[in-house]
Amino acid sequence: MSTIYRPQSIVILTGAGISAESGIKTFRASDGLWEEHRIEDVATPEGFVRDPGLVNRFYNERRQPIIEQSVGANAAHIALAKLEREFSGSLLVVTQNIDNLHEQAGSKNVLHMHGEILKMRCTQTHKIHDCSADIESESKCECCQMAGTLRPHIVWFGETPLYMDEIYAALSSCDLFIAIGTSGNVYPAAGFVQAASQAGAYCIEINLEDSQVSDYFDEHIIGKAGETVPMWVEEVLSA
Ligand code: BJW
Repeated sequence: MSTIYRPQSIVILTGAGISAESGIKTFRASDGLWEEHRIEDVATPEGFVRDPGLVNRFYNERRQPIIEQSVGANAAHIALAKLEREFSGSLLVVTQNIDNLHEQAGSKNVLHMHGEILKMRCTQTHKIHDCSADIESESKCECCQMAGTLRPHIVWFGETPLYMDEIYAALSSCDLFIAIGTSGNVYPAAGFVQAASQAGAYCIEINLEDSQVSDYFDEHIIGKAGETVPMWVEEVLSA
């Protein structure tokens, strides 16, 4: 980390790349989830209406290793949790990931803007419930007592991401924004760097390669999150 500082207020955006070294597939890699599944089928509300069984299976399969805890937080998640504990200013993690690896590592101030795999939602009452087992088309909802009303608590394409007011408020007042392991293909998350930059924040990108929005960052750290994030955290804490 070369430029300013002692930051007072940090916003950290994470994407699938931060969980890759934990063994969770990213979306757009050559062996990623979108190579095996059509987005329109599994990640849109229309796909869910057309074939809820297919969509439930897609998320049931991805939920299983999280429930079994056969995937765990890696050095990058652990370093960010340490930063939250030891940093004297304010810190918010905004994650696009639906896994719980930030929480497993001990992070508390985390917003899941694309939902959470360990939650489900009733399409009748809009109540959110914990989800620690498969959702089946015939699963009965505990709030409306009907079958077939539950869906994964996930933000699909065309749906509004969660916590947008809190996120934009934090972006408008942070002095350091860092994006870790996200390709910059999906909005509004891909636009956060511009919002933070316009508000005067110094912006850092950590990734294996340039993203779609790399040009908007002041600094690039190229490398695996599990190696680069712990080093960056130590630099911030010793500044
Ligand atoms: C490593 C690494 C290692 C690997 N270390 N790095 C035209 C223009 C602009 C926008 C639109 C448009 N047409 C439509 C839109 C909107 C649309 C959109 O953005 N579409 C684009 C495809 C163009 N967006 C939406 O519909 C969103 N809603 C919306 O906009 O509502 C309107 C609104 C906005 C604001 C306020 C109010 C209203 C909803 C988006 C929902 C996204 N959902 C998904 C799936 C659900 C979750 C799930 O199933 O898990 O979310 S899509 C998928 O992509 C998932 C991810 O969260 C998201 C981002 O992916 P991510 O994390 O970047 O992963 P990858 O695989 O792309 O990249 C991984 C990166 O890691 C790579 O760069 C690697 O190099 C790197 N990496 N290993 C470091 N070890």
